[in-house]
Amino acid sequence: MPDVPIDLGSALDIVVERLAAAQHVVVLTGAGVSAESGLPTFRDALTGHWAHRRPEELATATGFADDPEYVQAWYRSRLREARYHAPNAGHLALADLQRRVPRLTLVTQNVDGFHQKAGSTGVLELHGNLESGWCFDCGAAKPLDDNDAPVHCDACDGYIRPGVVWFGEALPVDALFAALAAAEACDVLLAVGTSGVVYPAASLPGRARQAGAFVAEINPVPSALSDEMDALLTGPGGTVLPELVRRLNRLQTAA
Ligand code: BJW
Ligand code: ZN
Repeated sequence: MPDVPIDLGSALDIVVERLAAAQHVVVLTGAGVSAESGLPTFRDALTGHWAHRRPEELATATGFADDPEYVQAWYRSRLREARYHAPNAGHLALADLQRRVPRLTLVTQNVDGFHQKAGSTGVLELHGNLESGWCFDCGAAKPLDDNDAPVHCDACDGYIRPGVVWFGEALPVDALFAALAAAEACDVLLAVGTSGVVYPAASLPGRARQAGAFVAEINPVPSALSDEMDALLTGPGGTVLPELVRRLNRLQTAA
């Protein structure tokens, strides 16, 4: 963590100056960026998905094999949430930021598609997307739907699994390699709304900093990444990100 505690306004100005000078910005987002859209995070103590359920039951292939109806129903309900909730001011500010810097690579661990709905382009989805799916038995592609009934494979009647990355599964190789390359080449990396405990995504800020980038976190509370940050913007994404973009706009307009 930074040696001397600094207030949010000063930290924002420091980050804005870095953004104004940057050629390539990377933003890594996690579930916290969608919290203000009404989607639960995973690890927040009272409201997170894991507050009531064990990750091994819901986010592993073994958990799915043990109880496909239960796990598929959970993902169908999350698909409903993603479809019927909307991006928030934080997502919109990130799309705006992409238009204000020479290059911005948005890397997300989220599966809700909100960054794309907000207008961000070239989004690297490290953990897949709720809108895709395939048969757990034969691999035939078929998306889940958001109805109450289980979704089965047209070819073999197996259960359809969501097109997301569970623990122990490989991340999509193109997205991962592009994210690693961007982290190692960027001038500034912002980590937004992630606890920073799930790898390899959580390695991106450290890699960026090691390669010389300025790294900053936006989160209402410290995360596992806070110690390796140059600046902490303590607060919710839906407030901090629009303020960051407002200040960047002011600086760019004055220049
Ligand atoms: C706000 C806010 C507001 C709240 N504004 N902020 C190295 C070391 C140790 C272990 C490993 C390692 N490398 C790999 C591993 C194993 C494992 C892992 O990381 N385990 C650790 C947990 C110990 N990783 C894997 O298994 C990965 N695969 C892999 O490495 O494969 C190797 C392989 C290679 C070749 C062949 C085969 C295998 C896969 C990881 C997949 C993670 N999947 C999940 C589920 C996805 C599907 C779904 O959505 O259901 O991804 S788990 C879950 O955690 C989900 C998330 O994307 C991910 C990260 O969570 P996130 O986004 O950080 O959310 P939270 O809840 O943790 O945090 C929210 C934050 O927001 C908090 O900090 C709040 O304070 C904050 N917040 N309100 C801003 N308004
Ligand atoms: Zn099948």
